Amino acid sequence: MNAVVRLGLAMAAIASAIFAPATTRADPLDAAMGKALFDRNWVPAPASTDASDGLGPLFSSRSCTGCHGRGEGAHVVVREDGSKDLTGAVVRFGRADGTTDPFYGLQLQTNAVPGLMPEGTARYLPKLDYKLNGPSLGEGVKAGVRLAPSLFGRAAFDNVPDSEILKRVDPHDRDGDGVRGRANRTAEGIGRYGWKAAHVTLEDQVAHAFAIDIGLSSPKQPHPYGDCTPFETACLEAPNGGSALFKGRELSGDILRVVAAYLGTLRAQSEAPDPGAAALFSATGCATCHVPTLATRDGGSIPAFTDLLLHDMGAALDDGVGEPGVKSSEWRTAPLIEGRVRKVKRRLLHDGSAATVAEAVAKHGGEAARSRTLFEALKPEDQKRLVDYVNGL
Ligand code: HEC
Ligand code: HEC
Ligand SMILES: [Ca+2]
Ligand SMILES: [Ca+2]
Repeated sequence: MNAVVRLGLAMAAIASAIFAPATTRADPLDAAMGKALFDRNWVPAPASTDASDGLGPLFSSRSCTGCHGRGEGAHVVVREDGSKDLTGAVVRFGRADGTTDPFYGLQLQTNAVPGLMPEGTARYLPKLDYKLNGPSLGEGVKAGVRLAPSLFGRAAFDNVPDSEILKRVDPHDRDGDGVRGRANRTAEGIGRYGWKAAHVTLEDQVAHAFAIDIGLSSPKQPHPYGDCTPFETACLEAPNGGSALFKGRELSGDILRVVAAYLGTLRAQSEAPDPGAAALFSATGCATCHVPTLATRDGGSIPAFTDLLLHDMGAALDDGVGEPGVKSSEWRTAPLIEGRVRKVKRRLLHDGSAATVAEAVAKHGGEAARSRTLFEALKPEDQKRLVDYVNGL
């Protein structure tokens, strides 16, 4: 880390000690430093700037911004040859039971530090096309696309109590609407973050992103080699960026904290765009899963458009890639909040297979089949009104 950021962190520590906020609202200095770290391009170890190194050895991008520019998610870009592709997407490896690839691990890292071969290359449009630089995938291992979601409105999920999530679980479908919902109970607690609700807290998710996407260790992810597996020996032999300043890790807990504080500034819009459409959203069954607001620990409420539960979404959304304790057909209800996203360039669903809201709904099966049928039965003008409402979130 350079001197300016280090000084900044020290200043923030002093500022937050003096002006300890009465509310949970983040300190503006923390958020400003968090943004700088979110936008920073990390460099390989060893570097003269001791604490800004540690990139990789294998990585997907050098910065958070590389996939979540301006806090947004994956979007369509036009390559030099005029063809379209996605930026901000990754390839995940796994079996239906949640185990990962013995050689490549959890994710395909398409970049590596100088002297090391990346794991492969990937194109996402018109559909996934990837090439591996090493052996073929292990037996039963599948590859699945995961888009970087928009980060607007997400930080607030940290403040939703377990009871608010658990009260919507309906394992035996007592109310007969076909929707069950299930919390992802992990060893650390109830998951809230990621397409499969794998991570419990915002800082857990940030630490995971630093480790797997960028290759930087932290107190929550102490392994300095990110996603390198025991078979990737060249990766394990590359230098790491462990810093005496951070007790041998590449990042401190303070860095996770200030990046999370920055994410707290990416707020959802507070006004519902069209109250009449909200009634349609609910009558069509969308709001059963895409719950508009959730209660928070401090007695308030936040815009959510998710229940933070996992739902079995049927065959069209089953890519065979499970995660520990979560089936390949199960997904956390996607929070429909996108903030200031460039709508024309976005893609929807975990794999970007839908370009519009109607296309996304058409792929809703399993627990959402009934809601999809209700949507398809709407008069064209009501359908349009509902779609405009979702696009406005
Ligand atoms: C290589 C692309 C990439 C990079 C770089 C990246 N992310 Fe992500 N991010 C993703 C993807 C893909 C997901 C969804 C992962 C999943 O659920 O499997 C995600 C999910 C998230 C989520 C959870 C959002 C939600 O709705 O639950 C947060 C928060 C997040 N990233 C923050 C960060 C931060 C902070 C950084 C930098 C430390 C970062 N990301 C770097 C691709 C990336
Ligand atoms: C049973 C729960 C459930 C119901 C009911 C439901 N959804 Fe979803 N929705 C989900 C889940 C889970 C996902 C994520 C699926 C994936 O990416 O594979 C999702 C994804 C979406 C997406 C894509 C969001 C993104 O960021 O990629 C849109 C748009 C959407 N739903 C709209 C609707 C609308 C409109 C309705 C009502 C007609 C509806 N949904 C009903 C659970 C539900
Ligand atoms: Ca890997
Ligand atoms: Ca039900």
